[in-house]
Amino acid sequence: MERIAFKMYLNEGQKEEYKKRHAEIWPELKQLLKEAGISEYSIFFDDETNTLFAFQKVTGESGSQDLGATEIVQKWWTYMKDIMKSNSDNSPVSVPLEEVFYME
Ligand code: RM4
Repeated sequence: MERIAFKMYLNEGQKEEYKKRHAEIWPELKQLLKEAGISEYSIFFDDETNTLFAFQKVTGESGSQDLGATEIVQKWWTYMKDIMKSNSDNSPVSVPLEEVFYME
């Protein structure tokens, strides 16, 4: 099991909408993430900088941000792009973070 983390960026004033959409995450997306070996997936928000910090455990090398070739993730990213800083392919701008401490 690998632990990975990355940051993303929310548009100003979109925290509640972001929380609402994720509270209503599409079952088929959730299933895809689990089938891809992703677990303990949590996202935290920093109000001061509008930065989202995502953490997840993965069984392989790839995580949620590597699933852009699937139709459901492409649909989800397109759905989310109006409230997030996104790339031209609609994927959210994601910056990998280095783990600098871990305690079992
Ligand atoms: C995030 C972002 C990620 C996705 C999660 C479920 O806002 O779109 O790529 O894995 O939602």
